[in-house]
Formats: sequence, C-alpha cells, structure tokens
Amino acid sequence: MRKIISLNDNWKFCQNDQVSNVNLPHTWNAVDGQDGGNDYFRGTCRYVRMLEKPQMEAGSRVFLEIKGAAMSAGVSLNGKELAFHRGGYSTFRTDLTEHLVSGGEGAANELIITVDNSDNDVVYPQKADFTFYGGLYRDVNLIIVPETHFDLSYCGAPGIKVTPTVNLEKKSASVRVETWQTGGNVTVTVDGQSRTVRSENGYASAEFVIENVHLWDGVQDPYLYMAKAVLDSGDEVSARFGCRTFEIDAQKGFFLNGRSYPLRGVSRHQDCKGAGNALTMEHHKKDMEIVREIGANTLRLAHYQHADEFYDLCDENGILVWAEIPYITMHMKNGRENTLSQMEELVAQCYNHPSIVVWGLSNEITAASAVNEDLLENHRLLNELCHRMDQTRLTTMANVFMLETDSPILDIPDVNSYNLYFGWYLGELEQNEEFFDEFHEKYPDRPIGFSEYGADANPRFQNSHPEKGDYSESYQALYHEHMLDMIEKRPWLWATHVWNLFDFAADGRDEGGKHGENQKGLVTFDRQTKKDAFYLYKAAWNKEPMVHICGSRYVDRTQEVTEIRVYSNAEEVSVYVNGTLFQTLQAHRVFCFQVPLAEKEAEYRIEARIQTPDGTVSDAIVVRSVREENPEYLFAKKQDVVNWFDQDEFDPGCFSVSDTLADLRANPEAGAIVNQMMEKGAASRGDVAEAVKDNPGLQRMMGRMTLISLLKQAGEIDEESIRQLNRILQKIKKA
Ligand code: GCB
Repeated sequence: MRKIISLNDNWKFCQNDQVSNVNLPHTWNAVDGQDGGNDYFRGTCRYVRMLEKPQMEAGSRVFLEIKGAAMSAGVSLNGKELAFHRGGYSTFRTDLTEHLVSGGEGAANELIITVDNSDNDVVYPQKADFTFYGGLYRDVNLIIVPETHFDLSYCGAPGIKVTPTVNLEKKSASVRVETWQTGGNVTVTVDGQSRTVRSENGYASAEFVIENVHLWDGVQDPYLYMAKAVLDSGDEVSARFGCRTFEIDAQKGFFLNGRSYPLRGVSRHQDCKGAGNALTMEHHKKDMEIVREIGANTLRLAHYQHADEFYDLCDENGILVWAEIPYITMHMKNGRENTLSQMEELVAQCYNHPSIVVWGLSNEITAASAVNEDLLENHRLLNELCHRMDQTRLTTMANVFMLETDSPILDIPDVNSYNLYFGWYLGELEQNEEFFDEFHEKYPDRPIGFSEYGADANPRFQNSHPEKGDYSESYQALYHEHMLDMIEKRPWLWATHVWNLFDFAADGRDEGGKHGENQKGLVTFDRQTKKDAFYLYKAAWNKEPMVHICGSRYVDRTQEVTEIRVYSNAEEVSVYVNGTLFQTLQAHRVFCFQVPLAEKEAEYRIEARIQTPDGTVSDAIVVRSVREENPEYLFAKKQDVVNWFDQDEFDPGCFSVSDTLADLRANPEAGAIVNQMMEKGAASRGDVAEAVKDNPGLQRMMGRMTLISLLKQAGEIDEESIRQLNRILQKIKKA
C-alpha cells in the first residue's frame, strides 16, 4: 500500500527578510502580479517546513512530490541539497528516504524549498503576455511506498502508461498497459480482466481487448475506463483512460471516432483575480463549469502545463485539449534543454489523459526571434521527442500572424495553426478570412487551425457605434459575431480557440481602463461578469435553449431609437418593452431590434423571450433614455475622431495623419515623430508588444496602414493630440 501525506500546511515563507506563515497553494505575486506596472517581485524566496519522519516499514521509501514550483526550485533537507528543478508547471519528485532523521520528539527535519522566478536565459517562459507568478502554487505531498513499488523517479510520471487502440468497425479496443517498477509481479486489471506479468528490468506490459467498447465520445459521452496495476508488495497505481480515435484532415477538419467533429472552443490561462496561479479545486471546477456553460468542445490550455486536476476535468467532461509548453515569443539559445525537459515532463505526466489530442511545440516563437537554424533544430527535436514518446497524438504550434506561410518552420509539426488578431491590433476583420482562404488554397494538404483570436473589452465601456480599439463590450461582441460566422463557414479549420475564456494577469499591460490585465476574456478575471460575447458563443455551441440581451451594462442611452441585440439559439425571438410585445423576429443567432426610446428620463424594461417545449425562457435589461452621453461608458474620453481634419485647412502637399506609416517613415522628419509615438504605444501594451515591435513582418503590415487608423485602434490618444500631431505633420513637405 502506498500512503500519501499532504504537506500543504504549516510553511514558513521567507521573502527578503520577511517571514510569514502560509499554507499551500501559495504565490507571492497574487497582488503585485496583477496590478500593472510590470514591477512584480521576480526573485528567490524560501519555503521552510519542519517534517517528522513518517512511520515506515523496513525497506519502504519516501518521496517528496512537488506538483508545481514556479519557475525553478531547489530542495534541501537538513541542509543537504537534494534536487533542483527547472520549469514552473510540471510535477517533480525527490527521494528523501536516506536523508530523513527520526528525532526524539516532534518534527526533526528541516525541509527548505527555494523557489525562484527571476529572469534568466535558460528557463522558459521569459517573454510573454502573462504574469510569471512565483511560488509553491500546487500541492506538495509525501508519498510512502513499500520496497517494491511503482516508479516515482522518472519525470514526475505516474509509472503507468495506458495506450488504447480502437477499431471502430469491430467496435473493440486493444489496450496496452505498461508499468515501471522496482521489481516483482504486476497484476493489471482492465474492464474486469486481469493479467499478472513479471517485471523485467523494471518494466512490464500487458495487453487487453475490450469488446463492445464504450467510446470516449467528446462532450456527449466522455466514458472513462480504469486500468489498475498492483504489485505483490501491495503498491498500487491506476489510471483512467478513454477509447477514442481522432484524425485531422486538411480538407475536412477534425474527426472524432470517425465522424466530423470540428473543434470549437476557447483558451484558458490558469490564474484568477486575487489568487494568482495558486488555484484550488474549486477554482478549477468553476472554470470547467463555465466551459460547459458556453458549450465549447475544446480547450487550448495555454501557455504551459496546467494542473493535472484540470486535465482530469477535461477527461470527465469530454473536452478535447491542446496541451503545450511555455516555449514562447522569443527563442533563447541557452533554452533548448529546458524546452526538451518541459516537453518530456508534459508528455510523460499527461499521456493517459484521453482529452489531450495535440502537443503544442511553441507559441509565436518567431515574434521576437528570427527563423534561424538553431530555432528550427529546437523545433525538430521537440517534434521528434513528442513522436518518440507518444505515437497516438499529433504535434502543432501556434504561429504569429506575421510569420510568412512559406517559412520552413511550418513543415515541422504535423498540423499548422495561426494566431491572428486582424480586426483588433491591426488590420480589418475580413483579413482573417482572406488569410485562411489563401493558406487553404495554397496548401490544400496542410491542416490549418486558428489558435488565437480576440479583442479586449472592459465591460464598463459601452458604445452605440463600436470601433476597433475602443475597449467596449459592444465592439468585442461585434468582433466575435464576425469571427464566429467566418469560422462556421470554414469547417476545415481543424480547431479554433477564442483568446481567451477569462481575462488574465499580464502585469506589463496598462490599457483599456485597467492595470495589469489582458481583457480579451469572454468572462472577467474574477469570473463574475460574463461579457456579451460570451453569450454569442453560448448561442452557437450550447444545446440548451437560451436567450440573452446585450447591453445590460449600457443603461443610459441618448438615441431616440436604440438597437437591442439579442443572442439566442431559438429560431424566433420576441421582444417586450415594458411588458408589451414590441416585435417578433426570426433570424440565425443574432437578432437586432430597433427600439424607440421616445420619452426622455424614462426607464424601459426590455425583455426577450423564446418559446421552448418546456415553456418560456427569457432575459431582460433595463435602459434609461437620457439627454447626455454618460462619460463613464467611453474609454479614455476618446471622442469621435472621424472628422478631425476637415475643419482645418489641409495641404495635400504636406504629410498628415492620413498617410501610411511607410510613407511617413520614408521621410526622416515625419518618421522620427511617428516612431516616437509608436514606442509609447507599444510600451503600454506590455512586454511583448515591446519585444515584437521590430519584427519585419509586423513592420511591413503596419506600413500599409494609415497613421490615423493605427492611432484610433491604439485608442489611448485624444482628439486634441491627434489634431496637434496633424498640425505638426502638415508642416513637413512631401518630397
Ligand atoms: C498572442 C499570445 C498571447 C497573448 C495574445 C494577446 O498572440 O500568444 O499570449 O496574450 O496574443 O492578447 O495579445
């Protein structure tokens, strides 16, 4: 029998000279990692705990298991260094047996875990758009096993590996169970069948056939089997597994168990307001509840290995997962070994999860790095590692939009994917479909996916004329209306993932009325507010009848006739104004009602209703007809800048904000002014914007845009400053 003892309580946490008592999970950046300024503590802290030598039978061994120490950690016991681990997102263990002493009374052993999240050029991530929380932010356990036991020393892996191979025609699955142990006989049980095999050189393998196999069939029926292995000594390990097949076809997209099953979903970061990354099971469950509510069938668990409990939840809920390592933004020539060790741990630790279908090699790695031989080699090695360790899954990578599609890096993973932000950072919404259609036509044999897209929204901001860059909930909703339509028309996109389901901490950001947050979430960082765009996807993906009225936070309205947008999966929606039927419309998902608000200073209760076999489902908001625009709704008091220049006299022989960036930059004087502005803009969007701003692909695309369109989307400039800038540019003669 093995015994697991939680060591989550009673730690002394030492940061600089300060000592406090903490329980795990714990991060030291829960506050400063979320409040902006890019000034959160990155350094070394110590967790100290006294430990009693547990009661053990002769020959037993005791391992320390650390399920997450960000980003690097050293373990010492009674002053002796026992282990050092690089990588903040995976489990590691160390054997304490020979080093524990039994004191006369109480706990006699001092365990010190020195955790470090300072910057360096070896351990990923170092440059990315999220906070690199430091801490002992997952469980820490002691595991006591008998002398003959399943292996605990390889890569934090469970010591049991289950590989089901499904034959859909025969409705059967053959299941190979492999175990690693110190010796003895292993009895493996799967689906009521048992086999006993002898361990040879620490390895044993048993094969089973399951007839009439019950498939693990996505969200509809995520059926799990259990494989159990027991040694003569009584040590036992088990793993749940699922029987499923999947394929990715360049023309037809994703197939689960032989049928078309386009992967449509969202991404998730593992952090939450106030808690940082020190999440509890309640946090994980809450997140999964929201994933189920929106009706997603896939998750991209970005940008690193998530807690094992969360992959478990994905298994149980039938969510197909893209799992990845934090090889992100910037290739580091000293980081190769770390990418390989993080990948090895990810695959070894997560292999049994049926939810996982692809391993992500990297994310936007060419954003701040050139595609050179070292970077290519690093990817080839990662790709080979994944295939060597796992013949059942595919590899992929998330490419940055400015990576040319003929780059040799696209040949490396099994399937391709791009992150595109046209319609947000840069360019127009339609460029998204143009990009994919072109790719699909040019490379008909290459599966292509859409690994990220999104727009920031602070639900405080509302706009009756939503515009890119206004950070309004209204623009985010419109943006996603476009994207969802474009995705539905392209079933060959093997997976699509909204960036992001939740707002998350990026301490380097300072924009959209908030410090330290990326606000592309469909749900706020505290999980309390579901933005309107959330319900758009819910209308598309979830099967339960639903209706949602947009604009519940847009109470004060000046228009005589206001647009009420309703999202629903019903064919017909009726709107009632103050209890009286106003109109019934038939549409697909998005229903637009033009509701007159004739009387000023009056309140209107607007209710949308749908009929279902079980009765009426409804949603209601209250709006107020007012004379003055509520300034709270506007981001940075930015006014309408559409007609900014036609009042001033305009000299076409001189530069203006209507010129393209490339034209302005071709002139040294105008170029200097523009570059200075761009620097400032990049700084407010955080580290990554800073790092990528010199990327030649990005520069080329920006070169084609007019300065005014770039300024409008950057948002943080008022009308007067634009006029001022224009006046300055008008003094510079074009050649
Ligand atoms: C990306 C990155 C992601 C960022 C996102 C953004 O492409 O992969 O980590 O958070 O863009 O919001 O800019």
